[in-house]
Amino acid sequence: MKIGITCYPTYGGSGAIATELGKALALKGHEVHFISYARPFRLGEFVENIVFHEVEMSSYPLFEFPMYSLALASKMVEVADYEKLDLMHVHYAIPHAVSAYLAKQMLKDKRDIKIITTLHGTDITLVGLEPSFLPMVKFSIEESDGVTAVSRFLKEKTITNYNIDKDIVVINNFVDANLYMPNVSSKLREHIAPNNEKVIVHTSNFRPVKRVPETIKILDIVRKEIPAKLVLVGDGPDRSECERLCRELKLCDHVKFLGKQNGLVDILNASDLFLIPSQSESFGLAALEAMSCALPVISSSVGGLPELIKHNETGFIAEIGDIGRMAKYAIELFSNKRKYDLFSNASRKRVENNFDKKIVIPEYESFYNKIMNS
Ligand code: GMT
Repeated sequence: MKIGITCYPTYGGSGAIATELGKALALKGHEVHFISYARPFRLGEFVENIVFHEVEMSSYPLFEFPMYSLALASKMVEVADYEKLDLMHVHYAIPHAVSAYLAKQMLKDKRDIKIITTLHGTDITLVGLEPSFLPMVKFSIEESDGVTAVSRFLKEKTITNYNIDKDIVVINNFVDANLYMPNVSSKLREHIAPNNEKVIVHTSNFRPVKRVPETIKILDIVRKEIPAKLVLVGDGPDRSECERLCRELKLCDHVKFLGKQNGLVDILNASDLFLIPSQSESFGLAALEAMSCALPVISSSVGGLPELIKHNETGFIAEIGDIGRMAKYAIELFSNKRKYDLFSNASRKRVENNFDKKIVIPEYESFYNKIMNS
């Protein structure tokens, strides 16, 4: 199949999933064309069957705001026509699904290109609900030939929030369980925790929705009972507040800010426990990657997280903002090796049995076939 993929190319779960999907499809012999304003960060080295098409933006004094959605639609038309694409798979509804709709209409006399939209999270739960976007998001979902959502939670939210009467198929996030796998990473661990302290890890884009400062408050409580360190991976708006909080709580020597990193597998393998106290999380790709490296996860009870984390089996789930309970759960796992090992094994098994790319990529392929034959 010849597949166009549009996603946000920067750090973030939707871009990561879209790019890993494209790479996996290319390995299976499909021809994949990424269309975006920059090369997706996860694309890595040259891969046969993958072409990147950059959306170029021109400026004109009259245009006070960049017209990305229109430039993207034009690029989609050009690529779909020239490369004879069978379908366009767009990730994150705003504005990608709208641009794809426009491209489809522009091409309709030449070819019937199918549009598949994957809903990832805040496109539905936050930004899409703004009055200026809501009718457009609803329209673009209804006009897509196929729609997938990354969790049952997100599917239900889409149907209720946008009053949508359309079949939405749930295809969960996935991970390469052969890459994200448990592995002793003693050098890095020694560097992070020289006195063999427990290591808690969190990775995100540090947006307020992730509630990153709470990871520091949890560490503060845990450290009153157990020597522990916190590793924070990523960057974003709340990083300065987190650094300020570390100074206020006198935790600077115990919290390591690593910024944006590529070597996530090694960092996860140098850690014992993953924390994700988010306000909203449609699936939780970062938690999935940690579980694949056999880390138990402690999370808030929001969105799709309970579909991923099995409470009292692969981790623990607490109310949003209940840092006391999250800290208590961390202490419980750190002080009971038998329980910790059970949770660690169960995390890895859950990923292998449900969320490995070997299982999920064929789900996308059969969905593509279904839409192509509709
Ligand atoms: O929706 C967002 O906030 C952006 C998006 C991203 O690009 O990071 O994240 C969402 O998509 C991921 C991949 O499907 C999910 O694993 C994340 O849970 C989801 N983030 C939120 O819902 C906050």
